[in-house]
Amino acid sequence: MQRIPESELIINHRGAIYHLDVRPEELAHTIITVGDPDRVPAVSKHFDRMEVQRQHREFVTHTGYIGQKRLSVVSTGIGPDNIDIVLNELDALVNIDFDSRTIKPEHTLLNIIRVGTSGALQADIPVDSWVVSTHGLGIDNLMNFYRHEENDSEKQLLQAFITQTQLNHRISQPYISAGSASLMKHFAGEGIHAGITVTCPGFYGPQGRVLRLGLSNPNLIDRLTDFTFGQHRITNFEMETSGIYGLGRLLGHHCLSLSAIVANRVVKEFSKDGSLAVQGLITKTLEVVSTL
Ligand code: R1P
Ligand code: URA
Repeated sequence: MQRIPESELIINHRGAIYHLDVRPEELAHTIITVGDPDRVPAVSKHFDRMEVQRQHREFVTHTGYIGQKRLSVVSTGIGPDNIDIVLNELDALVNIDFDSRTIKPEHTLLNIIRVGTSGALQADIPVDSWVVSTHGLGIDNLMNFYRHEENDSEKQLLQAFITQTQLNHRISQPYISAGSASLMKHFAGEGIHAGITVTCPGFYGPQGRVLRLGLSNPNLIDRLTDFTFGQHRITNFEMETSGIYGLGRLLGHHCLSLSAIVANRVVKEFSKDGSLAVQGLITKTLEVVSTL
């Protein structure tokens, strides 16, 4: 078994992984990820018992119990670059032996559920509603650094998307991954919209927002809104889902992304109090997750 060098798998003086500062035994196998570090206590306040609290940079981790169910909630901060760090480190915590620095012979599967905020790309998905991502479609390039391949139905969807959006290589080579069907079924018919989530490498230009700068692809938002492929359409965009789905699939985990809609980019509204929709989504997620 090949030993992973100190420069590649970085373990600190506590025996914890570099960025998250979490030790293997401090992580549960069901994990809720949130972007905002302040959202971690908004989830863990529902725990019956707190076991571990860690913080390093924007990565806050709380591990505890709801009834018999052990859960961790981890903040990722914003963006696909942080998802590269968080997904790789979560996986290393369960699938690499930190003493021998070798991959464990038995794979441990994590359930990873993102509870985030997002902008809707359809007029009929109002602010303060919720979306579950059937697919994460990345225009952020993260997965292009990893050997990966879409399945046939994803390839067809992706080709139709590239034709529709006219995204050129100067911007990105889009990629796509479906979310976990086994997690998604728990959220079906729960008053949650379902559709493709586009993940962007920024909040302003990459999501078509104009403040003082012009856009290289000014029609992008309209093209995303108008895209259809069979029963699929793009419901929303944000900044983490495609990396979670893409890396989660390669690493053998079950991942799902849920979003509270705080902006509607078609009708140009922003939520008066996005925290209410986020709180409701946390409650719904914990109801489901504590039964997994
Ligand atoms: C941008 O404001 C951030 O909000 C969304 C985006 O994905 C991005 O991270 O999610 P979170 O509220 O979970 O951070
Ligand atoms: N998060 C995003 O990334 N975009 C939005 O419009 C709202 C939240």
